Amino acid sequence: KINVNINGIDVVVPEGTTILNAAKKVHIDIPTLCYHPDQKIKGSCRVCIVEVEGQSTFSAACCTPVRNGMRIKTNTKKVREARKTILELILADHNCDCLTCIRNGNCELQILCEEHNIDTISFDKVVKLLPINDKNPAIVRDESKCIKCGRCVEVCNEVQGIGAIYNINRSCEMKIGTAYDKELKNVKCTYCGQCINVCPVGAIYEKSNIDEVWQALEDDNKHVVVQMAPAVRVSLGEKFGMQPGSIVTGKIVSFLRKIGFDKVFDTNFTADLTIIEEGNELLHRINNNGKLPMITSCSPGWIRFIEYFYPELLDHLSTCKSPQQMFGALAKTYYAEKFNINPENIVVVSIMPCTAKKAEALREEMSDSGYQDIDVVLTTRELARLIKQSRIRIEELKEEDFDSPFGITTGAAAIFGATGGVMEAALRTVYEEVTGEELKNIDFKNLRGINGFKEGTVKVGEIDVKVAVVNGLKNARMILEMIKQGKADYHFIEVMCCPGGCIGGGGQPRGTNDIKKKRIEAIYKVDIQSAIRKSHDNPVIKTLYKEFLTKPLGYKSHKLLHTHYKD
Ligand code: HC1
Repeated sequence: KINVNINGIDVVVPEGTTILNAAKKVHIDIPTLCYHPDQKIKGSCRVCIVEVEGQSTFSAACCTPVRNGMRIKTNTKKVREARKTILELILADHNCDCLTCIRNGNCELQILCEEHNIDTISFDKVVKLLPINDKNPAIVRDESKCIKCGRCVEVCNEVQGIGAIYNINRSCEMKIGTAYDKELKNVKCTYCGQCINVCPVGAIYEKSNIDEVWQALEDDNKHVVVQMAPAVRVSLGEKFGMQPGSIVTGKIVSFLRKIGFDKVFDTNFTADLTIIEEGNELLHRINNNGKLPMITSCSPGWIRFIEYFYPELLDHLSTCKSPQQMFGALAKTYYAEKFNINPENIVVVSIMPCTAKKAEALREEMSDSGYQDIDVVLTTRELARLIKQSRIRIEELKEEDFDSPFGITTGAAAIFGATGGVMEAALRTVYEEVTGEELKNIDFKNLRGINGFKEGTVKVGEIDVKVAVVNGLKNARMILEMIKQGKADYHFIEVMCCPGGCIGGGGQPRGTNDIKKKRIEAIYKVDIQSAIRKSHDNPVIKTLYKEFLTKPLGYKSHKLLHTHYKD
């Protein structure tokens, strides 16, 4: 145990504790910038400097371990002035167009500057105003805002294992960029958007499609429908001051209807449909010596990953399109026919927790309805902006239900939003389909939780079905390597691109792992509160097969709901 004194308060902490964490223990808040609670310590920005008695230089609180008897001062005049100088130095190399910046009002640097009363910059500006890199469907990079904290590099390299961006050049020329400064679309970026979630400033953000939504809503000739992904409903509330894990489904539905969407539908409906198609595909592969393990295919960042890095394993992917895309294909065929609407006039908007969904919607395979199946994709963060622009107070809205026919959904679909959810939902259905018996214990708890790798075996009739669940692309790489080496004797693997699954998607409100855990809890609450908890029990799915698709894996399903990814 180490005894230290911080701002006159004695505190005892285990050996190895940093000054920052020791201070937190006694509720002393030290400002940070490059530090992120879920990342390695970098100690590069120096904003967290403190005074240590008997030392002539400052110590960075995030990376200095406490020593016995240390006396620390975190907020002296000397400390505040030095922090101010550090912030001014950062600002000298920063494009300070705060009013027109995407992060205006929620920028970590802006907040610190305001707290430190910075009204001038005492150094010559050295920032280079380079063109903004936005020549791709999902992500915008503005180097003039980058403070080189390294958070995006860490997540891209060490969590996702990709290395699309990294530190390039040396000394004053050091910056964060791509190989040979290429456009993001010309490197192996999966558009997962995890870099966006950790950026403290406005250096990297999603491409906005909000104006296209307003435009469609104002066009009287268009029939505009919207779908909302499972993970959005448990995270949007955070943008309006609600507790992480607040479930705001009904309020979002009410808002979307208020601003003029003709129909408000639920992506969970096509998540149920995915389970029927994917479950049958799995059984077909098992019974016909098909390619195993079969791997889920609903996460578009993951699809880009396997296409880039393991094209030789593409035939392991389920041929099912993602629920987002199944929805678009059905909206412009089944729904158009049933309600006698010219599909040419239907605009399908998706609200997704994901930046890669913007790119998925534009893939050339995704137009089997005869039109581009999905027209516009907004992230959860963009939905929050849309709400703010409308000046409607979502907190005060009454909860409303989704429209039919794509509004009746199950708990199995809800859990798609958390890592392990697709697998659990599939097992609930596959078990009953194979055995013809009711599955009594439908909670596969060992497949739940934020861990990057989980596995299990489930007895389904005569077969011991061996499954694995991974999230985060570094873990996906590990499982693909196992397959290549013949060491993955699984039948079915769920892969989600983002850590924690879609609740941690690149389009979500920024949040730590602790916040993600709350979102996961909320997802399972939605499941448990659902009247129907198995996809094959969804009555509207049954009607859809009766009226339109005829049978799982049938001709129409293959035409509209399945695809083949190629390298
Ligand atoms: Fe997801 Fe999916 S779960 S991929 O994470 O299969 O984005 O939420 O919408 O399509 O349903 C995302 C979430 C989402 C799809 C579904």
